[in-house]
Amino acid sequence: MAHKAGYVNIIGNPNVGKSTLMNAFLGEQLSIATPKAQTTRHRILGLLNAEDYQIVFSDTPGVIKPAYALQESMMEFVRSSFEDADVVLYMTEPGEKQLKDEDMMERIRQLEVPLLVLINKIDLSNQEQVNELYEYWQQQFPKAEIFPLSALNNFNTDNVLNRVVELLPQSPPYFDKESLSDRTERFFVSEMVREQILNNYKKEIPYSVEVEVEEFKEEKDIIRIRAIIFVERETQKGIIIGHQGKMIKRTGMDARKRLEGFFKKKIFLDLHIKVRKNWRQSEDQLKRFGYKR
Ligand SMILES: Nc1nc2c(ncn2[C@@H]2O[C@H](COP(=O)(O)OP(=O)(O)O)[C@@H](O)[C@H]2O)c(=O)[nH]1
Ligand SMILES: [Mg+2]
Repeated sequence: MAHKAGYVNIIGNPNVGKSTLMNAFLGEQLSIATPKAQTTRHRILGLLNAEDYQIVFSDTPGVIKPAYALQESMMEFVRSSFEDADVVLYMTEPGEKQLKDEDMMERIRQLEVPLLVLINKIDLSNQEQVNELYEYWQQQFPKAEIFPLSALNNFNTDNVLNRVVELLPQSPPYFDKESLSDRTERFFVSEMVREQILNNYKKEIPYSVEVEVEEFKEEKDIIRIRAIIFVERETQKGIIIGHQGKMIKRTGMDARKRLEGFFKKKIFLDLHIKVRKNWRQSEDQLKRFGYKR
């Protein structure tokens, strides 16, 4: 049988479960997912390899109206994922009627590639509500196929995957069939540290943080990692550290556990904190952190 391969891009509002879905397909906690909006800042490829196909999933940031330069870059990643898609998965959740950005909604209507609308989190609604949502989205996107599902509970995700495989074009693989992503180990380390910052700190703190891995040294029984947490202001540094260093200690422990689960190896994690004034607004800093080419 001829080999199939294609780009399958997941798009939707913040917090609807896009990263959770990609992880469910891959069977790995690859893309960080937290209860907070704007957890995902990059376009992250996840590769699902089988003997006769390769699906290149792209997880993208949630669609927002950008308020600062970092968010503008985030929306660039979303736009780029319209351009190379072979199949688009538009994800929504109960209670939500449209994208936070009208232009994006219009772009989805004009797509020429197959569109699947995924109504996620149906574990939180009853059958009647699901029927209503089904009809609503069918009206919005008449050409789309609609799938109610629960990414978190792996409910109906198999049917989505089977349909995606059917829709894949014939093509040789785009990436090495042994790999799980286009990203480096260092990238995932910085994401997983940031994930624990999203889990442990409130308000503006997680959004002001960037993490950079300075050293990643894999030895026989242990991986030694040194990472820098960048914040925007001196006061935020104090909050990250917390009273008697309690907060940073807890965050470091959580991150270490998460990394040990991902790499399946013992981890030594050394965290440092530095101030990079207003990095979210600085073109140079955004380039350095990989948000711009
Ligand atoms: N109840 C429920 N929660 C979900 C489901 N899928 C994702 N979530 C939760 O929704 C939140 C946002 O998920 P995430 O994947 O980060 O959303 P993203 O911003 O679209 O990538 C997380 O707390 C997930 O655990 C689902 O099917 N049911
Ligand atoms: Mg996400």
